[in-house]
Amino acid sequence: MAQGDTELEARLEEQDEFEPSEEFVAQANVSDSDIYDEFEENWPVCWERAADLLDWDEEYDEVLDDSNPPFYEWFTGGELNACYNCVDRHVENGDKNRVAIKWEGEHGETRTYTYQDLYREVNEFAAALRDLGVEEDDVVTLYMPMVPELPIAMLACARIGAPHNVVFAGFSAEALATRMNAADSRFLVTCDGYYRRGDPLDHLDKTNEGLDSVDHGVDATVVVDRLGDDGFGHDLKGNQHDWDDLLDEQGGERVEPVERDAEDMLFLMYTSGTTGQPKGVKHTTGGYLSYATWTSHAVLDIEQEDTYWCSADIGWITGHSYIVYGPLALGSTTVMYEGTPDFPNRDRMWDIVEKYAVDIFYTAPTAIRAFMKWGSKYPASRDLSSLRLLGTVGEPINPRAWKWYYEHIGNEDCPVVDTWWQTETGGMMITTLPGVKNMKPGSAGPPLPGIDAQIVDTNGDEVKPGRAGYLTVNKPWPGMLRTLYNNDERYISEYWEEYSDTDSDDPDDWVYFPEDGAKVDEDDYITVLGRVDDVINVSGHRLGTMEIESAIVGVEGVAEAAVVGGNHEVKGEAVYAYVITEDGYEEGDDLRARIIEGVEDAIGPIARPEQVVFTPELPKTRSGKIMRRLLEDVANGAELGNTSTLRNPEIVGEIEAKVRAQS
Ligand code: 6R9
Repeated sequence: MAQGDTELEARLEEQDEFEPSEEFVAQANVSDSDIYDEFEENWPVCWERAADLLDWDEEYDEVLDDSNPPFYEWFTGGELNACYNCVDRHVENGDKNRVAIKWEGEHGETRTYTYQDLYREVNEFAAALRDLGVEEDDVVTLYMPMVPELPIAMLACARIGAPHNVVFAGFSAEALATRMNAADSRFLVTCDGYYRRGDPLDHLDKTNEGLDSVDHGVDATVVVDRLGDDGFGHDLKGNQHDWDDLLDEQGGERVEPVERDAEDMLFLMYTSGTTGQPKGVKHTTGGYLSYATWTSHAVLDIEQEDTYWCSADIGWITGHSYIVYGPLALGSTTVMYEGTPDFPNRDRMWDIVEKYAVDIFYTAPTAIRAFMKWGSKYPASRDLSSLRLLGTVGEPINPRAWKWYYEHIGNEDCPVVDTWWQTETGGMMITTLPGVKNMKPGSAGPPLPGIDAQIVDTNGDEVKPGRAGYLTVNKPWPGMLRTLYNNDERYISEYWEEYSDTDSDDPDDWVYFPEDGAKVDEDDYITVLGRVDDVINVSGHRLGTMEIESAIVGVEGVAEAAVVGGNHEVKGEAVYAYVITEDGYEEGDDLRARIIEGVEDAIGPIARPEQVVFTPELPKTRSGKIMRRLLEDVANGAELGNTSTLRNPEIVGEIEAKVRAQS
């Protein structure tokens, strides 16, 4: 590291608040700080501002109908079509030649869809779906990797009013069947395969295995041919159709977008709960689309001219809201990348940013920590000067990773928005408005305008700034889930029961509980500490595992850490830390001592790890979230829970052996 760099690192380490540049603020979509008050004073009418970003076929009568909480309805009486808003209106407004989707395959092949191209293919596929028998309100399951046909299929479904149900391609056959069964879905769009780290992967085989377990039978399956000659030579079965053949048959067919009621379902997305069956989160056409579009405009600062890249997978809510619906509703160019960030080299992401002159980049802390581990020479070798704004989502980001991102990717020029939200919230809830607020690394920021969030104790009373408590949301918002599919009871018990008076029909008595722990500072900035089951209690003190992790990751030589609570005779729970070292650093007593010191310095001796276990990897779900529950099992010497949803199940045994050797 050059001398100048060290000084810069030291200065950044000291700084805990960052201002957006004047240049950024001057051009920001939202830069007036009155917006918070305006929303508060005019609530819920303020949400017209979100709805106004869309074209409605029928004006809505009422912004919010809260007569039957927690079954809120938004923009009631309004009618619109999501596909029309994401595609047709841009074609009609003279932007038909603007690029809608820039797709890059893992091997470097590219495809560019203008809004006109998108219009044509979406219409043809919508016509094909109709011919296959798909009717309005039929749920169509999309089990597809990051190919352009995935957003095309989503928009085609939206066009004909058939809710989509995207299942992440990395999920197992069993997961596919569970979700198709739960959603009563008789139609499937899938893919022959895709590439991962250069090798073709057989997806159709897995699909077929899943289809065998669908209870109610499947009317039709459409298969995208991604692999061509690299394919695995499967023959399509009787009710399986080739995507290209279907489009050829349609040859320029047009399908009128169906007028959907604002409250009609746009899509279902299954997300895992703490136990048992996945939860089918239901999102609607008017509220969800308004909210995804509004937050893309206000937080991501997307303008029509922008090339915007969110590196998530469309199989997750982030990809739905912020690769597909938000950016396309705004008429911008959205980048899609098929592959892994280190293929063929560790500069792949920065290569893409440079190549397409990406203006806005949105990724996850887990990715940032990997970039950090690989080293700053990779981004340094590319021209990233096109970037204007950076974002993160998915888990808390520790200040050290935040600052690395700010410095090495953003060149200290780009605001970083740390966005807290969930599958259930449809869009961002807590984050800084980048043209209005300063940033505080490690804290997501204040609730967005119109969002009423509080940190409370177990009785629902607000806790003092600085104290850990539970995050709650006290007013509804347009992007919220409407229910869990076919399960209103579970909707109430999962999200509302904890802090609401469930006998009341006064909306003020209803409080949404996202199951996250958090704390707030004097400026109303919220630091999300993680899922409440990740909060551990050491000698009566509540400690966020994320807080401890952040302290550990702040230690020189540590790349990544996961902390869990293990049973302890005296303390109740004790801190167990699993640590990955940064390349070039040695595991051992020296680093262990520095980690313990780092934690004691940052939080206090109460958080001192009982055990520090070095490991080459952490057990992660396919979406990149650390599976802390398994690490808890290891710490407790308990029988290991289910490892089938892990990306790297083999690592758990390795960690277990190390823990045993150490204790
Ligand atoms: C969008 C998404 C939701 C859970 C959420 C929380 C965690 C997401 C975060 C964050 C701290 C952030 N989370 N963003 N925690 N800071 N900026 O990730 O949805 O997959 O449903 O996960 O992720 O724990 O409750 P989802």
